[in-house]
Amino acid sequence: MKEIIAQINSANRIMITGHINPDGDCVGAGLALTLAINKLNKDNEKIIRFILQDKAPDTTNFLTHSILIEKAKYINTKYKFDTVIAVDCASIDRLGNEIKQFITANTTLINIDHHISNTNYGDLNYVDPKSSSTSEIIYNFIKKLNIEIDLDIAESIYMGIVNDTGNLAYNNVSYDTLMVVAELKKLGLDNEKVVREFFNKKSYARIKLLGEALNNFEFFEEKKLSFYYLSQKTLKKYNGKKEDTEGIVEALRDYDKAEVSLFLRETENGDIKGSFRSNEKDVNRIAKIFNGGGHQKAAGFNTDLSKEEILKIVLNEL
Ligand SMILES: [Mn+2]
Repeated sequence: MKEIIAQINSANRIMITGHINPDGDCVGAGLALTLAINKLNKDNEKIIRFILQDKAPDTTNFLTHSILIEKAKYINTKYKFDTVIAVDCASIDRLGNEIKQFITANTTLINIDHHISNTNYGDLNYVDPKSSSTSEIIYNFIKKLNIEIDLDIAESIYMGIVNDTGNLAYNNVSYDTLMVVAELKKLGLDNEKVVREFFNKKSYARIKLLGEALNNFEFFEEKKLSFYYLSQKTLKKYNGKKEDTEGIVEALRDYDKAEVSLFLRETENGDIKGSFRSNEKDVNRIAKIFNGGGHQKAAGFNTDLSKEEILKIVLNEL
């Protein structure tokens, strides 16, 4: 942490970034850090930009400064950063190729994350799998940097914590997580607003797609597996975007007989994106078979295998 803070203090051109298909924790952690380092930068001697390869989910647009988030494809690749800070990203490949172009031999790469599958790909690494979210880690960095946390930073951090804890419902919520939340509340955080805007509000497509999944999922009794496959055809039927499929895998696990849920989504190029949730079983291990990973009870992967092939492997492993 000390070395990372020294690097942030001495850096001149900083890119903050995160993983492809960014979620609320990635956006929350990245934006909180961006706003915080900007506060250090009173004389504008530093350049600080928050750049992602993929678009941030619409559910994060309520944040006052979400407009600061830039897309990699609009940045000139000749542009040089001396320091790149990756948040919530378990491996260098998950940054995406458009982001990776900005990482050269002269770049100091900082990796701040909480995924157990993190490969320590940075020049400096701060990986804490016990932390609920990267946003919780970023809170501690901001404190160590002696930067005052304002309401905009507090909302970003809280959004990240809500994202990764299922609105403070999961077991990754620790005493430390709740102390961070208590501190944010003390600063005046409107927790209800963040939960309503980010967590509860759903698009038409998202509600309809959840309905499709709940109506049509399969249950494999012997392995206690809830399973649903979403084709591009069904996604298009409701004009849905990939972010409209959030919450499906958790809803499948809510079935009282289920131990594990698996949600497969056909991507635009015909590959399959898989997500696991479990009550107890280690699904990180199974996701790794498909070159994915994540956490023990929540993991994902991308593969060009067919849904039948995936299902066969998963049923065999459970
Ligand atoms: Mn996270």
